[in-house]
Amino acid sequence: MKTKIEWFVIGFAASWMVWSVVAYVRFRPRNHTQTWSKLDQELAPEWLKQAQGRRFGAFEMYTPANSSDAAAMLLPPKPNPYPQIMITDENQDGQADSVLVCDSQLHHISVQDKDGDGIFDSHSYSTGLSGDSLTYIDNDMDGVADSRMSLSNGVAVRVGSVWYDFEHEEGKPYVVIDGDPKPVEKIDGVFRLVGE
Ligand SMILES: [Ca+2]
Ligand SMILES: [Ca+2]
Repeated sequence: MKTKIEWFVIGFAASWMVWSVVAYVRFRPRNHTQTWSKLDQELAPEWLKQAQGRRFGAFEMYTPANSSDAAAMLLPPKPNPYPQIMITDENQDGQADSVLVCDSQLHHISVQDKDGDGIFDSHSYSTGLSGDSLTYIDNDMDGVADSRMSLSNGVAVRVGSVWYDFEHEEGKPYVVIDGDPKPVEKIDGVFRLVGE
């Protein structure tokens, strides 16, 4: 005949085993992009194809199966899973490198901490992902975008209040201002006209 304490221990152990199985099935690493649109699948980072998913308050949260990778994705539940928040850890050292927030039109804003000191080094915002969309990047965090990118026109640099698209000669960028070619170089992460 078992005592009450023995029955309690048996019940506790059985509950723990059931909970462990349920948690494993629910949170096991798997491909969370299978039901996504083709475009979303193409844009999804590779780690999402083998990731853990769980509820995080009102959000769904996905994290890499590799726990030393600080990447994460948070999104509200369907039918309107936007805005989405994406944290990246490109070198998988457990230190987040950037945080990006994206809406349903694929407008997005992003901040980067490239050297991992906990201080943002640059930020950007983008008008979408189509050919004529523009991404403005502030590479020195002075509050003013200093380069601009688009799929159709490539990189542009701001001189004063005017944007000039890059041309290239022998791989080196230059811009044409008032008919004159002006070479461009990157100094401390910011594109500038050479000599200015
Ligand atoms: Ca930094
Ligand atoms: Ca700037």
